[in-house]
Amino acid sequence: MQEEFQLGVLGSSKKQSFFTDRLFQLFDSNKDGVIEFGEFIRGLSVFHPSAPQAQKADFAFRLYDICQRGFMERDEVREMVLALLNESDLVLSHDIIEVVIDKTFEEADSKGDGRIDPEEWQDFVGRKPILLRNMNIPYLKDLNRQFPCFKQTSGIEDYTSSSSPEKDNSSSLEGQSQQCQHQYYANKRDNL
Ligand SMILES: [Ca+2]
Ligand SMILES: [Ca+2]
Repeated sequence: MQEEFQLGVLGSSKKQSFFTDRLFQLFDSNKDGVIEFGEFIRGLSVFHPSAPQAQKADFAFRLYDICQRGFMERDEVREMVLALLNESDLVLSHDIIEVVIDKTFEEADSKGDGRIDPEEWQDFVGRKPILLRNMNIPYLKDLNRQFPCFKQTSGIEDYTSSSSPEKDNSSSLEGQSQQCQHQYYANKRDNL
């Protein structure tokens, strides 16, 4: 199942298998080593383009918090930087990567304790939303239309517009997604 998951979500990219493992762990909320349909849908809903940014940031934090201690230290930030570089096929020297990590701590570690905690992280990605760009799967918007069951079980039906797919509704999307935020959390509570 883990292998299938990797193929499905990340297109079988070997170099990212480390984070695929982490993704798998995060999706598998009851920790039984299997991703049930409900877990899959709940996990995937975070990657919906209209899911709240704070929720994406929270998920990304848990993804990069490799040691799962509730904060990120230098080694974890290094893994994150390497993963983001990998994704953009950028190759940087060891020295430059260390500079990038220094810079990340300079900007993110506002309390200056050498750790990035969830509060600092939310603030940091609020200023650098590009860090969450891999938290969007635009295809999910189509998925809602193609698979009505996805719509019903995911609790994110309000994210998609009821108007025709061809129509550009980007202008109304922002206000709509704010409304949905409350709806989402309401649904989430019901599901728990
Ligand atoms: Ca499970
Ligand atoms: Ca800190």
